[in-house]
Amino acid sequence: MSSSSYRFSFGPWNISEGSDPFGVDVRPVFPHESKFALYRPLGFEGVQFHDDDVVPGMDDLSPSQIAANAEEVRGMLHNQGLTPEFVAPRLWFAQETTDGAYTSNCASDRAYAWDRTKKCIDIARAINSKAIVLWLAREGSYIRESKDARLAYQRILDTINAMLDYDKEIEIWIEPKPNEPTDQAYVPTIGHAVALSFASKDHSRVKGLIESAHALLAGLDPSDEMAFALAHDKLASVHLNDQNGLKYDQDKNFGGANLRAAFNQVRVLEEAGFGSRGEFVGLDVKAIRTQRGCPVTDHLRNSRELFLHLVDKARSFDKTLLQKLRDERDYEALELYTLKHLMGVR
Ligand code: XUL
Ligand code: MN
Repeated sequence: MSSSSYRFSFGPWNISEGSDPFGVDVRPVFPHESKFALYRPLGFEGVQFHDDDVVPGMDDLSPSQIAANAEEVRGMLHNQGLTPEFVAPRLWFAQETTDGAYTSNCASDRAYAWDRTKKCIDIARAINSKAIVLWLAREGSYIRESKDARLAYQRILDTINAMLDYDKEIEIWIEPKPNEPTDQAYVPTIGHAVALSFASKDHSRVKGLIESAHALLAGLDPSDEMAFALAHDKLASVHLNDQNGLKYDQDKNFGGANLRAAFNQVRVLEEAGFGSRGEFVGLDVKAIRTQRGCPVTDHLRNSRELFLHLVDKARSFDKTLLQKLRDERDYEALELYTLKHLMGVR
């Protein structure tokens, strides 16, 4: 696969106005529909969605209104030559998801979550996507005794099975994250996601999406997380970005905090042939608040460019020397070679 044949994706939320928990927007709003025209010129062809990115205000709309809105977006994507990669139910914003969605202690809130999940699947199918991403944002706890964790795990698995039954063609891609907004999430790592996959009624349709920052927040190495999923043929997509230590979810530019860790993610993906079955390289990167302009897209362009440079670095990594140094167990020499290779010095 040539480096130019990698397909890239991002979600409309990655072009943002810069608000954070401490301050309001710092850039003018850029209309959602206009974002589609930016993708191709930036080198991206896949669009990632939340259900209400496709159909804003969906909770207040009838099924036929939802279908009509989704149809309109399908047309817009088609006109721009874009592919919808996945749709994710936004199960963390509504009043009904205050205590979680599938694991809420309130039966009517759990019913809301299931209803919203079915609508999300319908929206995905209406725009021609068969992938549903589950970022289980509020499935976890702040107060450990507040939920029966064993029951919560059963409820998550029951929902996955119900989704597989609801639509026999969809795939479910679980995006693990260890914390934020919860203190402790129930599905913090790809190991948890893969276990849920194999416990489900059709594991071939339950896979994972690994975000670099989320793995780092769990204190894990993203490249090893990816390797684990790849070893079990469970890596459906990635959210490449970066994270500077254990703090809030930063969604920094790919390679921006740790270039070597970024290199190893690219190396692992390359070695496994990720992308050769049409998988997208997704970038979940956030524009920094200080960036001026509207729309802001440099963070996307730069992260993609960095990825492609690292593909070159992974390919020019001397595999014969690598094997020799592994055989000799001269890992000191291997580390120096790796760092000099990344710096472009001999
Ligand atoms: C949350 C996160 C989300 C998901 C999609 O941290 O990464 O953007 O990727 O809902
Ligand atoms: Mn993400």
